[in-house]
Amino acid sequence: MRRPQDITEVTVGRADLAALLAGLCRVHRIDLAGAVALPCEQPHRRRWQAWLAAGHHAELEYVTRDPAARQDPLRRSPWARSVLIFGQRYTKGWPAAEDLQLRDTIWTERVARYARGLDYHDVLLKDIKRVVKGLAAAIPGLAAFPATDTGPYLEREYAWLAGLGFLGKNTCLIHEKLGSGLFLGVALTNLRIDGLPPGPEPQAEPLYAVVPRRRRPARSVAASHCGSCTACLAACPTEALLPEGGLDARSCLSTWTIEWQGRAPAGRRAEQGGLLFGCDICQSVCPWNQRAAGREVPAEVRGEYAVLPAHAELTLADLVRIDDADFRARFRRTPLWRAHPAGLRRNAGVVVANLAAKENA
Ligand code: B12
Ligand code: SF4
Ligand code: SF4
Repeated sequence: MRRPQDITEVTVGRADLAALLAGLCRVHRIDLAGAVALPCEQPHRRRWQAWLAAGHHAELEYVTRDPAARQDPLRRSPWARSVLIFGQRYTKGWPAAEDLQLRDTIWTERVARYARGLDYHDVLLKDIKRVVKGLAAAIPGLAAFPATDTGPYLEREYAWLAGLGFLGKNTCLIHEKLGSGLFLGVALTNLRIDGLPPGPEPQAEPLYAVVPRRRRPARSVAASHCGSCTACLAACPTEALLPEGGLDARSCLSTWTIEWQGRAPAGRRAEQGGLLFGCDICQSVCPWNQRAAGREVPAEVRGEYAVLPAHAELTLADLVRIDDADFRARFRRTPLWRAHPAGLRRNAGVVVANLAAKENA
């Protein structure tokens, strides 16, 4: 591995890079890829600063790390010239009419779609590394450092700037044809990309897309393609989505069931309803996802994100009393690992109690 001080910039043309990415992304099942030239102003950075200042980060310590690099990667990596950004679909469908309050729903449907198969931190990261390896074979001198979630990057901001989609009122990055069921990952590189717009306006097209978008991206910071729709705000069971935009993670079911491992704030357990791990409500109701579900797009979603066959052996009641060893054997390398055994037991207990209360009401 090269030392940072030995990395020098390498120039590549936008069209050449796009052609390389098109070939590599198809092979490695990445659905969207783009690039942002550095340095780049982040038009939504004030949202991020305000989010932290208001405590909306729910004490998630990892999002407060390295704030300077999060706003400007050059602070930590002065050699960097661009961020490559990748999107990978994890679901095809978003049925709007799911009723998770029913007792006989299988437990995997109570898990957010992103978390039903293998861990995307492994799957997507490996795919990005393969793409980077392919690029390195064609571009001598390339230095690239991939990350998904773990690095100090506002991934949605880069995805928006690179033309991968727009930012919705549910705060998600939404591609006009693929919807928001996409994981994002980045690679910081030493590539100076000739012909790439300097920003900070979002680009009209990404460098690669498995399907082309229908219209130009929303250009102003405040605008998006949500229009007058407020379906996600209305559907959120905990009012975590703020009327002025943004999300208060202290109230988000995703925080309670994943990050806080089942630790709902006092008096608010009933709001978890029938959800076991994560929450898809503000995406399931989104018209962009409804349209995406009905659309045939080339290339399949990665099989690794489908429900794992071994999960079908278990019931919700089994999860209430799953022991630590069984948890470890079954859920290693899956997103459920993050809940820890006690967290998953507690989540399952809350769901069972909520379903019983509903039935007896
Ligand atoms: C912390 C975190 C969380 C927290 C806080 C989420 C949040 N909205 O802030 C919690 C635990 C709640 C969470 C939940 C989920 N997360 Co999360 N999370 C992250 C993480 C690690 C950091 C996000 C962050 O910095 N938030 C701070 C806020 C201020 O920034 P932001 O959310 O990126 O929002 C930006 C823009 O959207 C814009 N903005 C914010 N609000 C609005 C509103 C409007 C109208 C506009 C125009 C712009 C705008 O400003 C921000 C700065 O650019 C990222 C990975 C990463 N490194 O970026 C994944 C990430 C955002 N999560 C992801 C996923 C999949 C989820 C869940 C769907 C999981 C689930 N099913 O339970 C939910 C979705 C909840 C939701 N509606 O956001 C994906 C999102 C992919 C996508 N298509 O957008 C990411 C990118 C992970 C990944 N590598 O794929 N997450
Ligand atoms: S993930 Fe669920 S709880 Fe969180 S903002 Fe969306 S609808 Fe609300
Ligand atoms: S549900 Fe409506 S308001 Fe929310 S993100 Fe989708 S289009 Fe935008």
